[in-house]
Amino acid sequence: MTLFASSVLLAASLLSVPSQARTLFKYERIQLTQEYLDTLPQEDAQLFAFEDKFVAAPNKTATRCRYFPDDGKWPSDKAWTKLGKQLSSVDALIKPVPQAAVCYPGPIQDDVKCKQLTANWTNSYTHISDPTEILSPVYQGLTCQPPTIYNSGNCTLGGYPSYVINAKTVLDIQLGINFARNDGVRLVIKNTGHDFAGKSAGAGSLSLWTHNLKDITFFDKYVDDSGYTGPAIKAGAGVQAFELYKAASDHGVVVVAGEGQTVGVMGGYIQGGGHSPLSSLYGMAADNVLGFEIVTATGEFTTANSTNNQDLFWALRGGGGGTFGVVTSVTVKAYPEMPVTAASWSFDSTKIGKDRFWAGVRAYVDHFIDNVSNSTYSYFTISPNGNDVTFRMQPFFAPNKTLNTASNLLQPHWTTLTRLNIPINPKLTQYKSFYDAWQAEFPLEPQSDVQTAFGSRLFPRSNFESETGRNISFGALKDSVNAGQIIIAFNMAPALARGGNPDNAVNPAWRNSILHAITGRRWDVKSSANDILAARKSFTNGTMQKWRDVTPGSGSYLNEADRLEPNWQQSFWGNKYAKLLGIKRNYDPKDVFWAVNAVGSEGWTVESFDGLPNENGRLCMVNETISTTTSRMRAMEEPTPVMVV
Ligand SMILES: Cc1cc2nc3c(=O)[nH]c(=O)nc-3n(C[C@H](O)[C@H](O)[C@H](O)COP(=O)(O)OP(=O)(O)OC[C@H]3O[C@@H](n4cnc5c(N)ncnc54)[C@H](O)[C@@H]3O)c2cc1C
Ligand SMILES: *[C@@H]1O[C@H](CO)[C@@H](O)[C@H](O)[C@H]1NC(C)=O
Ligand SMILES: *[C@@H]1O[C@H](CO)[C@@H](O)[C@H](O)[C@H]1NC(C)=O
Ligand SMILES: *[C@@H]1O[C@H](CO)[C@@H](O)[C@H](O)[C@H]1NC(C)=O
Ligand SMILES: *[C@@H]1O[C@H](CO)[C@@H](O)[C@H](O)[C@H]1NC(C)=O
Ligand SMILES: *[C@@H]1O[C@H](CO)[C@@H](O)[C@H](O)[C@H]1NC(C)=O
Ligand SMILES: *[C@@H]1O[C@H](CO)[C@@H](O)[C@H](O)[C@H]1NC(C)=O
Ligand SMILES: *[C@@H]1O[C@H](CO)[C@@H](O)[C@H](O)[C@H]1NC(C)=O
Ligand SMILES: *[C@@H]1O[C@H](CO)[C@@H](O)[C@H](O)[C@H]1NC(C)=O
Ligand SMILES: *[C@@H]1O[C@H](CO)[C@@H](O)[C@H](O)[C@H]1NC(C)=O
Ligand SMILES: CC(=O)N[C@H]1CO[C@H](CO)[C@@H](O)[C@@H]1O
Repeated sequence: MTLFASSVLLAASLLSVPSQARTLFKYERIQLTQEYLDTLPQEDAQLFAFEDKFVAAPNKTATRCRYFPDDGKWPSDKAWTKLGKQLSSVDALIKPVPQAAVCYPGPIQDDVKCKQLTANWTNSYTHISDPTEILSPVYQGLTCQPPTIYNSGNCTLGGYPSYVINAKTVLDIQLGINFARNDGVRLVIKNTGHDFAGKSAGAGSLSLWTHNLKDITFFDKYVDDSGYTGPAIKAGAGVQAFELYKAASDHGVVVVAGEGQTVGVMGGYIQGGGHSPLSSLYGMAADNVLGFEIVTATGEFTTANSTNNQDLFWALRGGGGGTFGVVTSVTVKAYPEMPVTAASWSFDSTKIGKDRFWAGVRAYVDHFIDNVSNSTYSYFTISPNGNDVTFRMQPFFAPNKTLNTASNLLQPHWTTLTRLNIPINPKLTQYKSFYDAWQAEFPLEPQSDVQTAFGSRLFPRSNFESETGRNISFGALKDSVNAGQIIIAFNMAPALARGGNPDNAVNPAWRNSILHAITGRRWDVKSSANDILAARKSFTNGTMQKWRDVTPGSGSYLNEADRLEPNWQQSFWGNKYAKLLGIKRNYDPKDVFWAVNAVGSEGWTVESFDGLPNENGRLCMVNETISTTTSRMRAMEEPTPVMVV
């Protein structure tokens, strides 16, 4: 009897592999504790208190706007100094100065430095390594740009934050969140600043800068309760694509991340969904997440994975950055390295004329479905230049395909182009690994300019199934180019062929889409605010409406979208929005985290100084919602008087 029982036990323990214990980076083990707060003078403890332990002074967060420097309610210099002293390193609290201050009258004006900065301005590294700069300066409000690029007259902070915490530990993040929440200060998170809509900036804010959280750990065999057993990588919130791909390659694996070299993988990218050169094979980056470590709005540091905070885990995989908390690290699945073949080619209308040019483009569009069914990803642009138009494939990316197979995929197209008498000089290369292919094929992308608005649309597979559908979709794209707009597009299918897609917050429109197309409208750099608004209106409600009209019920990718996207809740999340909003209300009822067009952001708006859509102003409640929101906040504040003053 006894023998029998123990052998059953043994068999059971062999079958059920124990799941992974919580593995924290060193910087995640340095945390703020209640025990520590209890040792501080009460006045200081109040500044940094956790939400469930202490409630801010009455009415503080119930004012119409977040406090702003010089409004009389902004925390005193003394309070900021106290914050600085509690952080894990002495220089972690930064009072930012825009880089281009060297170009304007003032104490640090320096013509030589200004020239160097101007020469380097469009290089994205110039901005990523800075605590406040963002890659879409239009949404910072265009103050303090190098004058030969955009003369802003003087150098003010504009949409940049008032203070930045260069976060090096979980402690720093907890202190920042608690301080901002308790003192009515707007909070923003900047990782790399790649966000298309300026979500990583904000005037009069305290910014948590996650860029330096760079740790990476590899697991040979990660065991997750969701059923996954296999290689995995845990990476810090500040890890960028070039660093993650290198680390993966060092261990002979690949991970699903973006094409851009400098994008911050574990910040806005993965939380917003994340498309990848591997998406037609492995889905969206968010589909591959096993767990997040996160500091929530209360200041608590916790895990969101398949067994812990499951609702938060669901929301963080596609629900968008800057909304539910500050993620400190993410664990993702990894897959074996594979060979990749990539191709690039281009042609333009100069010698062949527009009709042949468009016939060549059309021959490619006609095969979108066939190509992605072979797990390929292609990245192409169609750019007008005066009377001419250029098509550039850069690159066509065929993961796990040999030169021969990839050549078979493309040869029919090249034959068609030859038949159309369109000269091309294609380059086809087989790489031994994804890492080599990615490094060689994707150039460093520049910072975006000071006079363009971008928008995007997901085009469903069904649009390309019939000739009528292809005519209509192709017509809409062609019309935009003929109207002078560039198209930057991706042919991919991030629907998992094998095993189905995990249930998460990724925009359902991605699942049946095979084209993600981005376009932009430029305006004259000297345009008045009114002219810019008019140009934007005709872009958002004119051109982009034509794309919406041919893709009814679909949506747009929130990470590469128009800041003025109408009906963004449906567009970015479709039928998942209601559930996301419920999770937001539950984890962040006081809107400690706010970003434009983020889940639950409806009640607030940035009142910019120039009336343009940007971060250059106070964050205030939308007037109609004040009374209800305020009473909701008061109701929440009342029942928790823990400390007696
Ligand atoms: C050149 C370029 C190439 C790109 N390539 C791709 C691509 O291949 N695939 C793709 O899907 N997208 C791509 N994007 C879009 C990209 O996904 C978004 O710009 C994304 O927001 C970048 O995230 P980030 O953290 O680097 O940027 P940031 O601008 O720093 O942050 C973006 C948002 O996430 C929030 N956030 C950042 N870190 C955290 C955190 N730790 N916790 C919580 N919230 C956080 C910020 O507050 C902000 O709201 C590209 C963008 C650019 C400019
Ligand atoms: C708090 O708000 C209530 C209602 O608006 C007001 O009557 C009260 O005077 C405020 N208290 C403080 C300290 O501002
Ligand atoms: C760009 O910046 C680098 C330092 O990051 C500097 O060495 C270089 O001179 C700058 N380039 C130009 C053209 O000034
Ligand atoms: C900066 O210039 C703008 C526009 O000319 C002006 O409105 C603003 O008052 C100036 N700010 C400062 C601090 O001089
Ligand atoms: C999920 O998170 C909890 C809490 O950190 C942890 O105990 C558990 O092991 C995690 N599960 C997996 C599979 O990692
Ligand atoms: C890659 O190709 C090999 C050989 O054709 C195949 O066995 C393997 O399943 C492929 N991997 C993926 C992820 O498709
Ligand atoms: C891929 O697209 C090209 C260009 O349209 C086409 O010629 C080719 O047939 C497609 N591949 C497959 C497998 O259909
Ligand atoms: C598609 O467009 C072509 C060229 O304009 C036209 O000849 C063809 O009849 C159209 N097909 C359908 C089904 O509308
Ligand atoms: C587009 O039209 C809608 C509805 O008329 C309007 O609310 C919105 O402000 C317009 N968008 C822009 C950018 O003008
Ligand atoms: C909201 O109301 C306040 C006064 O209560 C006013 O100053 C502000 O301009 C209004 N904001 C908008 C966007 O109408
Ligand atoms: C290798 C491979 O998957 N080839 C497929 C490419 O797509 C065409 C059309 O869908 C299929 O017929 C091939 O089998």
